[in-house]
Amino acid sequence: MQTSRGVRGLSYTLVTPANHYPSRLPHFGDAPVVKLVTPRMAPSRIGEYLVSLPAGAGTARPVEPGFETFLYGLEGEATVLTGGEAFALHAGGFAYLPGDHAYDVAAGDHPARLLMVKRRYEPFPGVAAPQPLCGHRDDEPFADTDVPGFRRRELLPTADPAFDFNMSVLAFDPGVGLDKVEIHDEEHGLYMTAGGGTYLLEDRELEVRAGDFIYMAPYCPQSFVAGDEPSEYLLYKDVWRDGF
Ligand code: UGY
Ligand code: MN
Repeated sequence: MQTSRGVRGLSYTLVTPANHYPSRLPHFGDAPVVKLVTPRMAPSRIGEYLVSLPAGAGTARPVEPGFETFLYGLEGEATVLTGGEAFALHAGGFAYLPGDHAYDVAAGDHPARLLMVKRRYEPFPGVAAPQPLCGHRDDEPFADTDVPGFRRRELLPTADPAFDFNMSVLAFDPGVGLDKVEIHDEEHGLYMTAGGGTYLLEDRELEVRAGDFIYMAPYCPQSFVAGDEPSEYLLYKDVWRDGF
């Protein structure tokens, strides 16, 4: 019998690389797409996918009105074209694409692996939707938090209520963790980009490693402590809305 570290809890899933079973999506052609979470996994309101683009492969996403996309480069080199602008997606590069923007994404001379978040934009009366945005995780230094050895970098503007989600990189020195067990209304999609440690989800302590993905539903009790190496994760969190 096969075993794995993957778990499906009441309010979370842990999906490890050993659990991946790739699918496809029409706009990515034959590129393997691992659907880490979609709204089929109730109550998720996001799709988060791992897309492996073969070298030179290009693909076009038509406008899906109302759906916004966030792309993050994990490996290789890709280029995103939208509205006449080109964004480079090397490892650590990212692009935010609002719902009224079609885009093309193509790998360069080497295969590229991308993490993609898709969700329905939730407008707020009187607040205009965001414009496309791109950058790299190292464009700005990580900010210290109240916990020594725990730093974070916000990839999207957290103070702008036009954005209905944040993407943050959380970095922990060995042995450092979150300072509480959080229970909150917002949901998370978490991708471990480096290191590993122990994640508390509901009442279970689970070993996590680079390449793992965790979906946390609203009000999922959660905490983390890094293991014996520096650890990082990329975290989706819905913000500025209350889910009605
Ligand atoms: O911002 C957060 O909600 C974050 N501290 N949660 C987490 O890392 N699980
Ligand atoms: Mn949280």
